[in-house]
Amino acid sequence: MNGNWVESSNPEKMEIINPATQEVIARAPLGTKEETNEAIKIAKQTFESAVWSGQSPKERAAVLLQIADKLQENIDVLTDLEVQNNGKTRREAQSDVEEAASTFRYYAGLLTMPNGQSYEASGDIQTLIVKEPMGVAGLIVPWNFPLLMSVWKIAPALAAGNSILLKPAEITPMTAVKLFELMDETDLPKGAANLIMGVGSVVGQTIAESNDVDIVSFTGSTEVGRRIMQAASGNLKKVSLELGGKSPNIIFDDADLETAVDYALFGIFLGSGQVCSSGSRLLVQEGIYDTFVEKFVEKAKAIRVGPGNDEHSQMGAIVGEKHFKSILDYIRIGKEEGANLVLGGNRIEKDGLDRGFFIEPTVFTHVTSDMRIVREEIFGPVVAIQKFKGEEEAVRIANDTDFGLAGAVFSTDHNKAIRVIKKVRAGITWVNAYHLTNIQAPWGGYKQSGIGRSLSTYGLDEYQETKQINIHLEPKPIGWFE
Ligand code: TAP
Repeated sequence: MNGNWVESSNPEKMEIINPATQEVIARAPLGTKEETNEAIKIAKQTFESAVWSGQSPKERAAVLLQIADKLQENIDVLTDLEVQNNGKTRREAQSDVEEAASTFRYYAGLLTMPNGQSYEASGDIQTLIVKEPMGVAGLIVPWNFPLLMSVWKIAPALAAGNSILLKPAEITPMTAVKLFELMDETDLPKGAANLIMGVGSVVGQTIAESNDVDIVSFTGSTEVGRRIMQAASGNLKKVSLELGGKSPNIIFDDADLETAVDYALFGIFLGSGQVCSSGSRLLVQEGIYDTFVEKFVEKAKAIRVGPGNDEHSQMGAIVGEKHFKSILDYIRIGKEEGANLVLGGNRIEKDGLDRGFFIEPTVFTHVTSDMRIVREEIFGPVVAIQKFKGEEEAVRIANDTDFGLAGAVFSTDHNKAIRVIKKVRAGITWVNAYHLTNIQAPWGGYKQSGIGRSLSTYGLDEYQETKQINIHLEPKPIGWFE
């Protein structure tokens, strides 16, 4: 807070667990409502003092580049922390840190570009459309990409000149703490970036409710997103929501089988399925269905699940006990609903993995669109495979969901692939690929998957106000009342 680390007055601490071993790796403070309000006050005062918001885009860009360099220099430390705290593999964690550094660089670069418009409104009126920071940005992030999701918000919010307040997920604060230590070593003015740890129902709720916060940007579940929107209505602050998904991955008969199977695995098992855009519903055309399922299952069975710090591991642990139990519950529900469990479904106990939260890659077939395992986000290594006959049915099943985050189509008939993907009601889509993300493209969902967009120029816009300035080039009285 305000450039200083402050002890919480709350004596209670949260034990931070390594999900691969259940060892306690740290004890984190649980901030109070009063402390959250204090941090908001500091962010507001800093914004109003203009020590950051008043800096030129060039000066702000220089600071963002310093932060990017710090991330790059500390890539090993940050990777280790993410592996220990989240349970993901080193390969995944390292790629997150690299992406985080690139995100700061991208927004530094964007600050060198024109940001606004100018046009001749009518004869002697010139109109300028200028972008301005919003004020205090409250940023609330989940545990699945603790560092990267924080940076997807911090980089554009700071680039725009806002003061920020970050609340990491209570169970995964480690990389956020390190990031703030690193930011403290740069020229970022004190009070422009504030970190507050604690539970969502206290710290998160206070941020969402506060009249001194101008935008609340949240990534997490649709259920909490709904609560945030209600809490934000007091001062009608802007709400930006990146929520859950149940994304369809459509495989046509004419797809390149090897490519489709490979990306289908990547689509669901990356991050142990704890990725908002996971391809958790596989829709496979009837002609290729049996061959596809056989190959998919064979390859899923071969995935090496293990601790993230073991270089042989291809899929890591589930983030914590509560979520681990919820995934196993969904697997039980799937069986009870009559789906056919063709692979996995269990906790992994061999080779010492029983100390951690490991679940086998799990595949259900013979599912129907009304089953809970098809309708609800499981957020784990569990995929439901459905069969379809033709293009129209594929689109109908794909869109039969409350979510609209992501989706993909695999086909060698490019006209068909584009025709179908255009009909999929989702914000992030791929043709013959899955999960490939680039900073230049807007990220976000349709329907109950969210409001607003991250990354790209849209991501910067999310944290800016837009003002029109109309300039009379030849000032003279208007004479309206003469
Ligand atoms: P949530 O339970 O929704 O938590 C997300 C964050 O919100 C956490 O920091 C949480 O704090 C906080 N929170 C909880 N209750 C709150 C409240 N009443 N007011 C304000 N904040 C509150 O999600 P999760 O379990 O961490 O993450 C998984 C979900 O996030 C999945 O549904 C996934 O799809 C979604 N997700 C979406 C995306 C995108 S880009 N769309 C990316 C990643 C994840 P505590 O946990 O500390 O209590």
